[in-house]
Amino acid sequence: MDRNQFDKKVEQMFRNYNEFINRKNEIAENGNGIFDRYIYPAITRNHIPPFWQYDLNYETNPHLMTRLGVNTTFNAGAIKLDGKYLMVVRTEGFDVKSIFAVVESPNGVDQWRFWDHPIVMPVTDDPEMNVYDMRVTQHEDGWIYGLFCAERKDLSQPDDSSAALASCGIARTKDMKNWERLPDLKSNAAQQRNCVLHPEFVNGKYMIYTRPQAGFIDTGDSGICVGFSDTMDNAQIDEEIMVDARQYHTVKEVKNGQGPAPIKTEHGWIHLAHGVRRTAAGLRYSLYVFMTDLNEPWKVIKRPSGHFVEPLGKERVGDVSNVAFSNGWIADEDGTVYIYYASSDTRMHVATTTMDKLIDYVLNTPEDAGRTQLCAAQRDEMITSNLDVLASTYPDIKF
Ligand code: BGC
Ligand code: BMA
Repeated sequence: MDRNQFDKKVEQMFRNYNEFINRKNEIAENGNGIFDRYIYPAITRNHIPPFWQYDLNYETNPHLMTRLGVNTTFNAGAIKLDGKYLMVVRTEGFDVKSIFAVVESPNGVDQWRFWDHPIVMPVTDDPEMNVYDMRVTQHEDGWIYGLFCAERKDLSQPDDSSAALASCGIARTKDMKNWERLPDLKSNAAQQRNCVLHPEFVNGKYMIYTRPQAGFIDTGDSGICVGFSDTMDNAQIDEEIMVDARQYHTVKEVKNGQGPAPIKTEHGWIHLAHGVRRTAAGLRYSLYVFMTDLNEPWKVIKRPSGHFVEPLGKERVGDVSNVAFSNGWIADEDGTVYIYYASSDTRMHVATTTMDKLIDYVLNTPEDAGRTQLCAAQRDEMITSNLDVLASTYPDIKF
């Protein structure tokens, strides 16, 4: 390519990019009444700025090749800060290393733009191989904390090139730009993943949702737990209490984990979590919701049955198919709730609802009746009542 063609191509690349990231998103039709999905994903690898991937210097890259490709943009933490909606996205390079990147939107739905620079997360004295799935918590102590999975090679199994150790990395910031790395969480579990800081002190202590696990993949006899730490400077949990255990023949049969930090309401804390089933086609991840007690957030008080968000349609396919995962949501001042979820370890989506609807969902969705016969009776009861409503109120509706 000569210099002139190169210049034109660069200019075109940025025109395409600007047009793409300014595209408006729209609510998809046929919502379920609980939340609305949108027609486009919120963030894909096409949202990555060209200057993140191409060397734009004609001398060193005359063919204008991708030099450092980004494969996927998923599992984002989220926060509203100074009137801006921010996600901390897990961007996975062609090199399979994840780096955290902040993306910003003026409205929480579209026009997401990557900040120019990714987060170059400081390391502890034992640098990890990979970091991912940050939960962002605005804590009442004044700091914004990011808790994430820090993954290192398991040196006790030198011959197994995929043996790894997952632990909870911790960093804090005030502006999402300057991050202070703190020591990883210490607990009695062999490994930890899906750790999330509760936004308030509980009995004067920091409360951390954990998911202790026996091995890197095997969660053992585990579930969503909590532990307490006196400090975040050297966070240490001596005991973990079970909050939400796995359960046979439910959406959380083989694994589960807390999503983002829970949202406070007058009725209790609303939690978003992921649950995993094992199927013939592999693991299936969906999201579910539960509510814990306002003063004792380790006690579950409401369990709407089944999943809340499932990987649907195109969402079902990606690098790791059949996965809906969420570690970020924003409860806005006007009552809107932005739920950010990733599909199939590939892209981010937004779904919107309101606090009123979310509370109604949590308080009034029936619990899982427990086994098929009881579930059939539960459904039949609603059908019988609806047939009455249809006959008396909507006699003209045909079905
Ligand atoms: C991957 C994660 C995955 C985990 C367990 C890690 O190496 O980066 O995406 O959840 O392994 O399979
Ligand atoms: C888990 C998570 C995610 C990922 C999921 C599916 O263990 O920690 O990073 O979305 O696996 O691959």
